[in-house]
Amino acid sequence: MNDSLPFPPGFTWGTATSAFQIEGAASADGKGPSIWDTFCHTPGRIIDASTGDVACDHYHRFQEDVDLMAALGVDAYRFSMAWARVQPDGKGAWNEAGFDFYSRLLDALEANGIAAHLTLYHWDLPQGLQDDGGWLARDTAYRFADYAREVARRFGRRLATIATHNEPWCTANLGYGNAQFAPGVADAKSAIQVSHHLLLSHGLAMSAMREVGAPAKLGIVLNQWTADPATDSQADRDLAAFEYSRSVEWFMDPIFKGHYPDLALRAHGANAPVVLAGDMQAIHQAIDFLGVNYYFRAWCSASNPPIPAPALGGSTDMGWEIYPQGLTELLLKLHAAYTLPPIYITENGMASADQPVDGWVDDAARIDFVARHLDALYAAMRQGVDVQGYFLWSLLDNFEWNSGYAKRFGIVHVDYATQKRTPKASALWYRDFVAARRALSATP
Ligand code: IFM
Repeated sequence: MNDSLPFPPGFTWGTATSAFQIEGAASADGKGPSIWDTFCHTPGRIIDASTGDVACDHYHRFQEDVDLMAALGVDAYRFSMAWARVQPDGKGAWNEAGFDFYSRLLDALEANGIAAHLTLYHWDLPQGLQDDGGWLARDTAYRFADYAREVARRFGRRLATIATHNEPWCTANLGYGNAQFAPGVADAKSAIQVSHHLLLSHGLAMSAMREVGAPAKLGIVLNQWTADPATDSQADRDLAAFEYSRSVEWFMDPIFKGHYPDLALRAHGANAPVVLAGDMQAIHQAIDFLGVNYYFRAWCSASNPPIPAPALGGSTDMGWEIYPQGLTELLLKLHAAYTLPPIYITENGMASADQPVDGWVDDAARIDFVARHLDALYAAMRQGVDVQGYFLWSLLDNFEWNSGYAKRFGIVHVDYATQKRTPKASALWYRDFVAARRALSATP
């Protein structure tokens, strides 16, 4: 990587986590169960049969984790709130002990000058709401807006940004489309209806948070990719166009243009969502920032068996192709298609099978991955895309959803038996990289 890339002064360098993946303390201090608690305790759902009951025990060790970030010198921390910790049933009474935990976390971040970037929903719906129909029930969107309003009222002055959702594509398609994620439903029509209710809940929550006048910047985090045809055949090109439309445009067009994309809407046919009068207006409102999570591109082959992606840049422990230039291409494509607010890269990183040797984890592959993606990011910025920050996923090794603890994304290694944290080589590299960027931008 070119070490002198002059990212603009004020560019935010951060790390990211989410509540269910690190907090543990599944029923501490009045927390209610979430759909992921239920899912993990259902045999056969998680590859290594693990749960989030303890995870990284961040609920009890948050001070140590903030100290780690302070030692890395990052500007910002992206994390999520466990809805069931602050409202155990997802409706009705608030849990003061839950809010108190997040208040203490914010105190620790403030004491270290680390800006707090909150996500309201990173997949852990209170089980009480699931029992009422989950995201398939339209009412859940209104419950989400109530939750958003309350969080913004309490914490809106202490947060740099509030994102409504993290990766609603996953909630809809993995939670309701193929049952890989909680709540474990496999039904294409439900997945599409859920995606509409998620977008509606985003819009309602934006309005609710604006009503209370939260000074935090408000937006949403979407996981996105470019879609490349495996060959020049019409079938492959059609598949790629459909993939981009159903995944990227499906969430972007309603927010930025006020309607679903024609291509995917027509293809969904009878599975198209029920949209009530006023829904699209609620969704189509200005956001202060867009969070983009980028890990890989989609490779689209209509052949049987499909032609595999070339993976010339290698692949990660998740089996995901490493394709940094996809980040440049994606950002330029978004920039050309929409009038965008400032962007944050809210997640980017890789899983690798890291184990300490003599107390040291030499994750050179992760350093290379991040460096190449930062080059790709910078290339897009140089061509006019307004990106204001980068959050490395993830601060800690953590619970990787249906893969359990088998996949490690952290720049800090976690020994789950002892909860010992060990910064990997990538953590030290990121620390030095951030310090060097800061020194460069301070140079007149
Ligand atoms: O761990 C997840 C995260 O929760 C959401 N984005 C992708 C990451 C890696 O799979």
